[in-house]
Amino acid sequence: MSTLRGDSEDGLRIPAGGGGGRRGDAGGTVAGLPRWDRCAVMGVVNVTPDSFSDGGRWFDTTAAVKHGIDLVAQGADLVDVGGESTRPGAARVDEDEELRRVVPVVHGLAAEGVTVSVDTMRARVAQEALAAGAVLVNDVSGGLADPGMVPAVAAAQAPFVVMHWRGFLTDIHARPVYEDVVSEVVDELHARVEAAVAGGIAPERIVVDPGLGFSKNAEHDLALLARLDRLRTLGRPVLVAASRKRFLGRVLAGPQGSPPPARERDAATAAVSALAAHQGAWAVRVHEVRATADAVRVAQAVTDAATPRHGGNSGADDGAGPDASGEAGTQ
Ligand code: PMM
Repeated sequence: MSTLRGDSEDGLRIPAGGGGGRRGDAGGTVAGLPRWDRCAVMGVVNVTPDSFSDGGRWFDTTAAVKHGIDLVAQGADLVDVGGESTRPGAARVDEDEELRRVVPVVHGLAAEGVTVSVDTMRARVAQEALAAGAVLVNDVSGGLADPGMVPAVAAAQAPFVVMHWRGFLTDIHARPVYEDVVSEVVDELHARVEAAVAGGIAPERIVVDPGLGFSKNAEHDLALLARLDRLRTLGRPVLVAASRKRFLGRVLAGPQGSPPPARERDAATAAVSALAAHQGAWAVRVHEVRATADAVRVAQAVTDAATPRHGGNSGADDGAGPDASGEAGTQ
């Protein structure tokens, strides 16, 4: 079945395994994007009145651009700009309205030198965002919602995030029913990657994403997070977008409790960022950047510690002295 998965001849294969990437190869590289030597941090700017976790806050163009710049100052490597909420039950936004929301923000951020991704299911929005300076198209439908998307991304030679998606939640086929969620998500993603490649998108420009919370319950999300190694067998870098999602509310609430609101799930999100980075994720998509920026750095340091440098540890910090800031450790 696989022409991509595990293919070592095209140089795309990323070693699977729970221990994350090698030194300098964190979660793989994506042609057309900067290379980061650890899991990258994608900050979210939702230019929407109604997004699930931050709707309404950055609805104004100036505020949205400022927020994106702030996210970069806090440690975001790239900023994902979206103009349509994917919240369960949200009505689709009109295409012209989506363009009005997204394009000026993409333009404003790109003009400031920010690496911008556009979160859209529409080919025309992707095209206009790319023309305004976006360098990555993030499509939660993996190319399914708009038949023009794959040809548009292929023509622009842009990198493309293919997320696992079973359809709009009103669609009966989008139900969260799986016998083996990990295998089914991997197989369905594989089909989408093959379709994108058949449509002219170069494999080395493709990123895959398990689509946490999309046609999935908390158990499914956790099973996928536990087995990012299986997603990595697709041979493409993996993006993980767990930020503030329902499954975190469920975990924090426990079996009987009521979930904390979305904005109180940022510490839990940072914990997922560390786990994802340690399993070799290429990037994590988050609303609150600062804690995740620390989390991915710690995860990379642990990964690096598992693959000692040549030449032993002479001169290495023994952990007992003051750190570079001059402060003694507390432990
Ligand atoms: N989730 C949301 C929006 N965009 N993009 C990708 N690639 N993966 C996701 O899981 C994803 C996404 C919904 O979250 P938000 O409305 O809180 O930003």
